[in-house]
This record gives sequence, C-alpha cells and structure tokens, in this order.
Amino acid sequence: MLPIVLHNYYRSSTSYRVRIALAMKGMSFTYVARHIRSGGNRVPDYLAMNPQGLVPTMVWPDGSVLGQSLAIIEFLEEMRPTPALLPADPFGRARVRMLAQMIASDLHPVNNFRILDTLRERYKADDADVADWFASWVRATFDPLETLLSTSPETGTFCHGDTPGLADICLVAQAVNNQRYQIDMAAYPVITRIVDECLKLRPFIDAHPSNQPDAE
Ligand SMILES: N[C@@H](CCC(=O)N[C@@H](CS)C(=O)NCC(=O)O)C(=O)O
Repeated sequence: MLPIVLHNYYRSSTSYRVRIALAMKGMSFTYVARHIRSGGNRVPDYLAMNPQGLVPTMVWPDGSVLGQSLAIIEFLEEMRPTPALLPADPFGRARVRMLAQMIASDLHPVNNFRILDTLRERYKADDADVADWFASWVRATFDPLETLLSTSPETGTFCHGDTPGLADICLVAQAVNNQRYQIDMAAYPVITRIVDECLKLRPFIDAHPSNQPDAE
C-alpha cells in the first residue's frame, strides 16, 4: 500500500496540528517539505492539489487529496478512531470543537503569513507593527480561552478531561507559534499548564517544528 503523504512546512502551525494527530494515532507518513517562505506552496504541482496554496495537504494512500488541517484531522479520526481525539458524548465533542475553532477559525487566519506579509508590503508595517498585530489577536482569543478553561469543570489535565485531543492539538500548535513573537504567557496559567503537559508527550514532541527534516 502507498504511504500517506503530508505536504507541509515545519514552522506552519496548521501542519503541526496534522503531524500531532498522525503521531497520536500512530500513522506513519511520508514528509514532503513545502517551504512557504520561498514559494513551495505556489508552484504548479502543489496548486494542482491544493488551489488555495496553503499547507498542509494530505494525500491518502488511494490518491485522495485533502487540504484544511481540521478536515484532515477529522478524516483521520474517522479512519482510525482510537485513540480518540474527540470525546464520546455530543456535548463534549461540541465543546472540544468550540475550543479548537476559537484558535483555528478566529485566531490563526488573521495571523497567517499572507496577512503579515500584506501588512508589511501593502501597508508598510514594520517589525514592531507586525509584532503588535500578532500579539493583539493572540490576546483576543487567549483571554477568553483562559477564562473558559479556568472556569469549566470539563477542563482537566488537558483542555477536555485527562486525555489530549483536538483542542489540545490546536492550542499547542498556536502556543509554539506564539513563541516566535515572544508573547507574554503570564496571564494564561491554565493554558500554559496544559501546553506544558502536552509537550511532555511523544506525539507532540515528535511533531514539533524543531524536530522536522526541513527545520532551519
Ligand atoms: N485553514 C487552513 C489554513 C492553512 C494555512 O493558512 N496554512 C498556512 C501555514 S500555517 C499557509 O499555508 N500559509 C501560506 C501563506 O500564508 O501564504 C488549515 O487549517 O489548514
């Protein structure tokens, strides 16, 4: 059988999400590096698979192609249900998706490379402006996320109970990304505790940007 192929970039948090999910489920894959800072996501063979030109893209062994990290992770969840990345009960699943989407739908898109590049190129933002933009959008999601996590009885060792799942995947990928912008985490003790717990686990370590073949 052909291997799963993941077209991705070591420093991309959406790529990191999928790498963690694959590692948690014990699914091996072929790593294809797409260097998005030098246009590896804009070349014709990549755009033929993923016309959005965003990483990651996964090619399943039967040749089926999927973009969008959360769609890929939910597909993996259906193809290999254990260990589960979503809780068994409907409310738990909804809560985990809510936490994941706060990061994936509301935070990540406005701090994506193409947005930061647009700020620099079209609006002449300098490094300080971009850092301020990045930090302000992190706060806009991390402040309410900290409130939700610190006040909910559903929060345990991880975002939902004592098993890591989809919300933790999105949280850790974002938290690692934040480090590039020296985000002050003092206001986020519960988030920090959860991230630290996750980063003790092999799948989160193996999938970490610094442990990828294209890491610089
Ligand atoms: N919603 C998409 C977002 C994918 C995405 O934006 N990936 C970033 C890297 S983290 C990317 O490819 N950026 C290229 C660019 O901004 O030009 C997903 O979850 O997969």
